[in-house]
Amino acid sequence: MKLACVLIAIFAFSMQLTVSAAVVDPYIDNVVSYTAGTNTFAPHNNPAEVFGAPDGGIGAAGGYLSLGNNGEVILEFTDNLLVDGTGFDLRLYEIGNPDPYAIAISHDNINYYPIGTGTTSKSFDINSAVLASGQTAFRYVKIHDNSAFQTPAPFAGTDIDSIEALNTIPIPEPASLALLSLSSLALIRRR
Ligand SMILES: [Ca+2]
Ligand SMILES: [Ca+2]
Ligand SMILES: [Ca+2]
Ligand SMILES: [Ca+2]
Repeated sequence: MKLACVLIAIFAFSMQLTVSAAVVDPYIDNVVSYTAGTNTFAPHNNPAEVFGAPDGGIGAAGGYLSLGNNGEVILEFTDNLLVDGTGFDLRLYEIGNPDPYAIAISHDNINYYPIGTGTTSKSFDINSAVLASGQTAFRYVKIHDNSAFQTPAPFAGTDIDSIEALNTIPIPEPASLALLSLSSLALIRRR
């Protein structure tokens, strides 16, 4: 009876792992820090607006984050990692007037590697960061507004709608992995 329970538990966790691996959320998941620049005010200064698929629009009350002139945001993938694949790997969705920005990525939130600059929505190849860092997967994205174009208040600076990893891998749930290991151990000990 207990063996049956263990087998069911293993099957359930295997299914959970399979599902989480198959359905990867490619979008950015967390705000590490946001340093607002000048002339960005509510509701345009909410960093949570960058989560999920693109949903902002020109003139919309929300749906995007305006960095402000010289503003900066550090964002994090928590259920997936950014990896280098064929062609472009990361896409930034930007709203409205062109606003110059620089974008860099990191695996540890300490060492950042630039992957390019842009003024509107643009896709980036992270291959140069892979070569410079020796890393294959990245968790953090930093976007800095370069302020050359002075968009007026209340939505100055780069207007970020969404950040999408075009090439990505899932991060296995640590809790599921630990429980799976415990279940396997229990099964082995019973034999
Ligand atoms: Ca995600
Ligand atoms: Ca690439
Ligand atoms: Ca803009
Ligand atoms: Ca958005």
